[in-house]
Amino acid sequence: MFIHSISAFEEEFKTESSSTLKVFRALTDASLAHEVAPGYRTLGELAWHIVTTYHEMLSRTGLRFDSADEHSAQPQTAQELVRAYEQAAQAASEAVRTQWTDSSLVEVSDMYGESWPNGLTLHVLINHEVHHRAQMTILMRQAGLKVPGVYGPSKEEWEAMGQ
Ligand code: NI
Repeated sequence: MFIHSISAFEEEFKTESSSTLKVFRALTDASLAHEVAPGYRTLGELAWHIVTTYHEMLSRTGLRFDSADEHSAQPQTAQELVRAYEQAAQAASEAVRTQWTDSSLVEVSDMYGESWPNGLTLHVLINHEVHHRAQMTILMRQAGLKVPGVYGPSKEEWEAMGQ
């Protein structure tokens, strides 16, 4: 898959980013320490990994914007994670919109030792977020949190609709 236009990116990004924000908003401070398995990432670490990947990945393409990166300290509250996500997603999408045109998407950048067209990098950025967001919803269930629906209603949302 490959993103061919800035407008296609913006449309997909808007949808995925608002789903991620719903998931982040359902986090509680106590849940952040819940681990995948002993010694593996915690829920808070997964959320922070999603936030910091914007800068870590997109700065390799030459896009310039300010947001937390992989060297930034992880916030300890759910509210700060929500704010950091909103800030990173907003700064990154604004950088794409203002620093690139459609023709930038076929330009190639060095990504982790491989050559990726920038339109592929945007696709990978979104898929990476979807992947880790799905991991988060499992941990949130295990931590006893209510989980919002992403591509369809969650169990609670089905029940609320009388199903
Ligand atoms: Ni990752």
